[in-house]
Amino acid sequence: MWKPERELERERIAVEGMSCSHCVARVRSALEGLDGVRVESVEIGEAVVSMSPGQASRDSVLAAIQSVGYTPR
Ligand SMILES: [Cu+2]
Repeated sequence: MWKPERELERERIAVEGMSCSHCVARVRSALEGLDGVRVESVEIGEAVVSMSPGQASRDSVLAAIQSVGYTPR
């Protein structure tokens, strides 16, 4: 269940290694699989997510991006 909008933590994460729409789709799908994460946008080189504190962390988002072969910064 989502907490009120003001309690979400929004993070903009630079992602290296993305080059095309397939990369965007892979990163998006990895992030959509995380509990407590709402994907705001994914484009080449960048992902923006909102995280529900206590349910998701920046580290879990970075790990998901790495798990599909890209490098978050
Ligand atoms: Cu690609």
